[in-house]
Amino acid sequence: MAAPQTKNAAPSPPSGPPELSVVVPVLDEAENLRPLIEEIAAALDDGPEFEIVYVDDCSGDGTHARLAALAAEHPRLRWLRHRSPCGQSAAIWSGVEAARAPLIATLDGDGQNDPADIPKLLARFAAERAGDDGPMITGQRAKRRDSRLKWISSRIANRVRAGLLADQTPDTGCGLKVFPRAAFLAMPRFDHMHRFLPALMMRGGGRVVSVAVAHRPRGAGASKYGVLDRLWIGIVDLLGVMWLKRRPLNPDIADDGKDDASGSAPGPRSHRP
Ligand SMILES: Nc1nc2c(ncn2[C@@H]2O[C@H](COP(=O)(O)OP(=O)(O)OP(=O)(O)O)[C@@H](O)[C@H]2O)c(=O)[nH]1
Ligand SMILES: [Mg+2]
Repeated sequence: MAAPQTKNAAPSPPSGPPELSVVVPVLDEAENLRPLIEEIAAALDDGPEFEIVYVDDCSGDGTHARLAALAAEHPRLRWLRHRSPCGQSAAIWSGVEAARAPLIATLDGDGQNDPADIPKLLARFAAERAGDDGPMITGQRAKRRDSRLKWISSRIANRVRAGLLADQTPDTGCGLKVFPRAAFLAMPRFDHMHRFLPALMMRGGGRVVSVAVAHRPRGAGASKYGVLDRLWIGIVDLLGVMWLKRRPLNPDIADDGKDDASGSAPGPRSHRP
């Protein structure tokens, strides 16, 4: 893994409300916290005003205490802790809900995603934005740093999912994503939804774009998923998302009766992202 950058010896305090919230779900990632937080801060040093929101899913390895200590050092770091384990999707949901910025970046807390890729996703988001809230930008891991078994099973799962959902995304499993907060909170929420975010974005009338990103070996600690349980749960969830896709509900309000005669009031609103 690349050595963490240390551009900022003493992190500077925020100068205004965040424009970007970086949400990181973690379960038993105590050893990976400090290096990743420092890498995120260094990657966004010249970027938008940002905050980092860690969501600890009731870890048992001291993650909670370390986050509290790190938050005293890093003024842009906030953290939440679930009372009981709720899963990775729930952690992402809690983080996005608590986020104060209109734009979200997510990444895994084990160091496999490189924070140096976040500015690339932000640049693409800005380039693709077309008078709307903007698309979802999804990382596509160009060179996987996983075991051969995981690489093969992930490749098969991605092919099957892409064929059945037509979600225009070669790699939905990459934790690195940038998307509008409002679009995410408008999605139907369910356990394991984080594996289907591009399809759910499109279901809400939004657009998705993939960008090639780096992939690194895990920093410390152990993977939270086995190949077989991921496969089995994935099949059940895939059927559920196929059904959801057939039942979109995106009313487009043409007239809300609030326009005054002078036409100065805001026009019709759309619920689409
Ligand atoms: N909050 C929370 N985070 C989780 C949970 N399971 C996994 N995570 C986090 O989600 C991220 C991805 O989990 P990983 O175990 O790395 O999954 P993976 O990258 O698909 O698998 P590996 O390639 O083996 O690392 C990491 O930051 C984990 O700490 C969970 O149940 N709750
Ligand atoms: Mg991982």
